[in-house]
Formats: sequence, structure tokens, C-alpha cells
Amino acid sequence: MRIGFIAMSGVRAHDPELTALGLTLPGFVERNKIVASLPSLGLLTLAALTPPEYDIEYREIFDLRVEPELPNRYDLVAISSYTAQIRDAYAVADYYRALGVPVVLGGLHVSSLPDEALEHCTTVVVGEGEPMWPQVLADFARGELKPRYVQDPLGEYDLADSPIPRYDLLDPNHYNRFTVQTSRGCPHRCDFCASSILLTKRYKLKPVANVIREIEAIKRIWPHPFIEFADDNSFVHRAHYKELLRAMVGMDLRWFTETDVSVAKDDEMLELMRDSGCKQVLIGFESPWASSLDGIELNANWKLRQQDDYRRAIEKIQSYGITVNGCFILGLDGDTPAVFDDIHRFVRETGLYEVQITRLTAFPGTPLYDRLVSENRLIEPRAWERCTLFDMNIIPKNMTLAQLKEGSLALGKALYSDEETKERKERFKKTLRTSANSKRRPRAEATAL
Ligand code: B12
Repeated sequence: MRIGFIAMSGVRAHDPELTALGLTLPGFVERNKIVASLPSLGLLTLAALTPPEYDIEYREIFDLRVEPELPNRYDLVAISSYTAQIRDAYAVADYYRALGVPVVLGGLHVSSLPDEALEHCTTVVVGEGEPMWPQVLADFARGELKPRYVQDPLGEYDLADSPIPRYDLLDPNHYNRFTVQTSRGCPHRCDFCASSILLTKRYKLKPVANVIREIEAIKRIWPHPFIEFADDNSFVHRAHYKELLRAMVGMDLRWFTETDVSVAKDDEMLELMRDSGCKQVLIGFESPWASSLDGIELNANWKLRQQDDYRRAIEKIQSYGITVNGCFILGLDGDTPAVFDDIHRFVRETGLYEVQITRLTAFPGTPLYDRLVSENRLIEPRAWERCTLFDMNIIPKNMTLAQLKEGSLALGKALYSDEETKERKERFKKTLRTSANSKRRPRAEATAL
């Protein structure tokens, strides 16, 4: 029996104008080259939970229009789903179903919209894949595959049970980075967030020993790897992450993760990050404006309360030789057309090394999506191909669509120009030369390992 694990892959915009721009702006091209080829950790994890009697094939499809040939040798097909490329995922599912091959769809998009998915597949899985996949396979083996498997309770999988993803199915020459997930969920609840919080309301940690086992598995096929933590918010649990980072010191790693601005308050954490090979953290600042931050974090307005720390935090983190990739969302409800210049000014003043601008996007399953449906502010409901974070799928509140389009294009052209990209890098290098924090100091833990 042969199972095909199929992931849609690559990073793109739907609007051809944006795609063309992305192909030419230096700062943007560079970032795309780095992230465009990340594997599907979800499917590699399911592959690890597949008994050895099955033959496994892992396949990524970058663009169905470019590579329309699909292998026709599977007895079962498992497809993962994010929103932007769901039409392609459904086309692949339709193709195999027409051949009589059972198709299982899982992942963030179909977990939010299982009924839509069932129009294209044999079976849909709602929730985290790890506890569900063995049940699916057992029923498949008996010829009793059900149309729907729903994790109950949702998000309660214990990451202590997590297997080592099948990194051995990958050719390291095809990737710039491998991903490792060290936590799932986030304690904050931003109304737009369409990440793993859709699957787990609880912030969950993977035990240090499991993470280290995964890194060791990667190092067996890629001795000096670049690792991206596929976390929504690393370092929330300070003591846990310090233990993890101590164990990573001396493993000869370079790594990247997503976190929040509060990490800047913990010097010991920053030292450990530096000493274990952290090269960059991505932080969602979202906006330099209080009016735009107000209300986007639904539990306690956390994002608004951090705003005063933004500048100090960037300076502090970067003084450790760790670059900050600052993310800003354009078209938030508090934004007016004046926001574009202010973001530009903020980036230049703070010396952020890298910057990511995206347009406010309402993904299915998020509080933002439900709110904008009720306010009739979706441009084209169910046009999932607009959910790239670069395209526009919402009608902004305090500017016109044309203003959002023009303002973000002009900002992108300025920020990702050759001149400004170089300027940001030069400035970072210059600060490092005078920063005492950037130098690695010998530490007891490092020599003990
Ligand atoms: C690595 C990554 C990528 C990689 C790899 C994507 C891939 N093929 O897996 C690349 C660079 C290719 C990529 C591309 C894009 N990405 Co991306 N990416 C991530 C990132 C950083 C980590 C994802 C991850 O590995 N999670 C860990 C795994 C274990 O979780 P998982 O995939 O959800 O899988 C679990 C379950 O969903 C389930 N499951 C998943 N698949 C299946 C299949 C079956 C059969 C079953 C039973 C279960 C199951 O089981 C798994 C284990 O529990 C997240 C942000 C983050 N911090 O998480 C964004 C994220 C997933 N990306 C996002 C976006 C928007 C994009 C792009 C649209 C960007 C663009 N403009 O092109 C594209 C879309 C790609 C697509 N297929 O549609 C959004 C998706 C939102 C959404 N709900 O759709 C996220 C959440 C970031 C965000 N800012 O919101 N991305």
C-alpha cells in the first residue's frame, strides 16, 4: 500500500501586479528566496506516525499550472491545507477522487470549513493531525474510512507524545531551512490570527528532550542546519525556553523564530539566544499607532499595552547580534492613509534590520472573519486565493481600497528598494561593532555539553 503525502508549497501573491513587484524589489526577493522552500511539517509529522508496512511518498506542489502532472500510483492520498492555495489542493483532491483513490484532507483551512472540504475529498480531519491519523489509517485498512474525523476535545494533543517528523524524506539541498515546532498556540488572541491558535486554544510546549531529538535527526542529514521554529510565539514560558536554549548551545545551529516584544525584557534569554545561534526573530508590531493597535488583541488589549516598549525592544534585541524582522499590518481599522508614512518613519528611526508589510486579511475561522462578514466588509467572500497576506480581501474602515492599494505599494517600493535594504543592513553592522552584548561570552553550560 502506498500513501502520497501532498503539500501545496511556495509563497506568492494572487494579484499579478504584486507578483511582478515581488520579483523585482531587492529586499523582497531576498526574503522570498529564504522562506519560499519550507517543507510541510504537518505532513512529515503524519508520515512519522504511519506504520512501516505502508510505502510513503512526500511531494510538494509549487504551482499546479506549471507542474500539472500528478503521480498516479497511490492507494491513499493525504493533503494538507492552508487557505491561499486551497483551490489547488481541492483540484488535486478532485483528480485523485476521480481515479477512485481515497483522499484525506486536513490542516488549518479545512478544520475551519470541513463541509466545503467534503465536496472534494473522501475524508476530512478537523484538528491536530497526530491523534487522528492513526484512527484514519486503521479505518482505511478495514475499508471503513469515515467522511469526518473531529478531534475531541480540540487542541488537547500532548506534545510530549510527538514523534520525530520524517526529515529523512527531504533532500536538504532543496531547502534553505528545516522547521521544528517547539510550541503550539499563543497566550494572546489577536483577532486576525489564523495560525495554530485555530487548532488549540491552549499554549502548549513540546518537552525539551523531544525538540533536541528532532534537531539531532535534522543534523544527521544536514550537519550545520538553519532551523526555523514553526511556533506562533516562542519564549512565552521563560524557564522552559532557557532550558531548551541551554541544551542547544554548542549544537552548531543557526536558527530563527517568531516571538513577541516581551522577550527584550529578559537579558538572560537574549544571551542564551545569541549563544545558541539565533540569527533573527520575527515580531508582529502590527502598527506604530495606538489607534490601530487598540482592540486587536482580544483578551487584554496586550498589543496596545506593549507599544511604548517597541523602540527600546528593537534596540535591545539587535544589540545582541540578533536581527529583528518587524511585521506591520496595513489596513487595520484604526489606520488612515497617513499610516504608511508613519510606518516608513518608524522603520527608519528604529533601525529594524528587516521589515515585513502585509495587508489585513480575514482568514476563515478567525474572529476578524466573523466580524467582517457581519459588517459586510469582505471584498469577495470565499475568494480564498486572496488570502495571501499580500492581496486584499477586506474593505478597510478609514480609507478607501484604492488608498490601501496605493499606500502599501508605495511603502513596499520604498522599504524594499536596494538603497533602503542596504542602509538597514549597514546600520545593523555598525551598531554591532560598538555593542558589548553582541559578543559571545564563554559560559559554563556551553563547555559542559
Ligand atoms: C512553514 C510555513 C510555510 C511554508 C511551508 C507551508 C507548508 N506547506 O506547510 C511555506 C513557506 C511554503 C509557506 C507558505 C505559505 N504560507 Co505559511 N507558514 C508557515 C509557518 C511559519 C509554520 C507552519 C507549520 O509548519 N506549522 C506546524 C505544523 C505541524 O502545523 P500544521 O501545518 O497546521 O499541521 C497540523 C494540523 O494542521 C494537521 N494537518 C495538517 N495537514 C494535514 C493533513 C492531513 C491529511 C491531516 C489528517 C492533518 C493535517 O496536523 C498537523 C499536526 O497537528 C506558519 C506560521 C506559524 N508560526 O505556524 C505560516 C502560515 C501557515 N502560513 C500562512 C500563509 C498565509 C502562507 C502563504 C499564503 C504565504 C503566501 N503569500 O504565499 C503560503 C501558502 C501556502 C499554502 N499551501 O497555501 C498562514 C496560513 C493561514 C491560513 N489559515 O491559511 C500562517 C499560519 C502564517 C500566518 N501569518 O497566519 N508557509
